[in-house]
Amino acid sequence: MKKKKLEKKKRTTVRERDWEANHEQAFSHDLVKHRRALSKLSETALAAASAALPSDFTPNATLISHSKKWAFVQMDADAEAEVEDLICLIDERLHEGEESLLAPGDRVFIEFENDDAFVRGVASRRTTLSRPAGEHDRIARQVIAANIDLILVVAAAAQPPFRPGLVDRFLIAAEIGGVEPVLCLNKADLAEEEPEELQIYRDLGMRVCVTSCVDGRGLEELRGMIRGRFSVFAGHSGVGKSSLLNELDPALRVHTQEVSGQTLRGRHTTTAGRLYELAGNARVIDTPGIRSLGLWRVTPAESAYYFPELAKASMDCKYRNCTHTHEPDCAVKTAVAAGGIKQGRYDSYCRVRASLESDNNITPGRMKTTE
Ligand SMILES: Nc1nc2c(ncn2[C@@H]2O[C@H](COP(=O)(O)OP(=O)(O)OP(=O)(O)O)[C@@H](O)[C@H]2O)c(=O)[nH]1
Ligand SMILES: [Mg+2]
Ligand SMILES: [Zn+2]
Repeated sequence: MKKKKLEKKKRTTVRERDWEANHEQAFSHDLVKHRRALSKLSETALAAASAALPSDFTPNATLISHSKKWAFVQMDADAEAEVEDLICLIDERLHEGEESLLAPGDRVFIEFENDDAFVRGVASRRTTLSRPAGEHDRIARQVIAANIDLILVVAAAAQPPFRPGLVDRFLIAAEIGGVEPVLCLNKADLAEEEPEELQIYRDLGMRVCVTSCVDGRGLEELRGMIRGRFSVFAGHSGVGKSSLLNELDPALRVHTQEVSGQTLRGRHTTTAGRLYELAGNARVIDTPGIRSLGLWRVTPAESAYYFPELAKASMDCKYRNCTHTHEPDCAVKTAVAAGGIKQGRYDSYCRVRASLESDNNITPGRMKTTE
């Protein structure tokens, strides 16, 4: 196999960030080369390639971003590699199982072979932000970010309009993934008042941060929240996830784009999750905007559990398996009527539950109930 020379860089030089801006081209360019090289592989070379992978390894790098065949990784400081950031081949013997083989934030084991570097192992994940993969995907669970300790749910005060339903789903995904959620309401400069739902989240004990990339409000507070931590920025397209990163560290120069003038929706500018290291000791994974967040292995019956105030009230429902939708003597509905549970959260619960019920019917095997 023809060896591809890696661009070597001495550890002592200042870290170049240019590849980050040009990664799309880098990926497509490299992939073409890779496919060409693979087509030239002889039978014997292919057989040699199927030798055993290391079953036991110590991770020596962190995944920054990846495509199907290639991975950008950052070598650990103590890995004694000649380079800090590098492009590796993903060992073809690493097979995707039920969930994504790789996700930004993954701890990986890199092995060097002559001038090539290979991802030979992926460590199990401490935490994840994940969702059910699309119906036609080979995997069942798409891991959006791995090993993070904070999910910054970014929403806009306007353009696109604030949608609490997605926040509720992220709260559930955070709980499942073992990660702390923080709500960031960006574009505060575009609205006179903050949406009333913010108080609901504050009352639930969620940290809320109100920001604007235009007038700079809240950015210092946000900086404090992510300092020393490993976060993922997630939310609808066009809410300003990448813009916030640029404000937090202008050296990053992450690509951003105006929302559509007609629909006021984002244009899905960020197309792949990517890990950034920010000045001020923070690491953040920027992610592509999503339309909706499916929930991984949550049954309709379990959905109330993820709305703590509903779960508490439901102890007094007449029926143990009360769905809080149509049953008589439902303590949840009574609490909603009395104002103890906010109507918006109850509506959100009903939407989450209804969508989980239809998911179970439409895509068997994806979200099997465990009842
Ligand atoms: N008025 C105002 N506009 C903002 C603010 N933050 C971002 N924008 C604008 O919103 C648009 C979308 O911002 P992006 O940062 O590309 O949004 P994103 O969330 O990364 O979108 P995707 O990558 O598509 O998921 C850009 O035109 C930004 O300039 C803000 O606080 N106030
Ligand atoms: Mg973006
Ligand atoms: Zn009930």
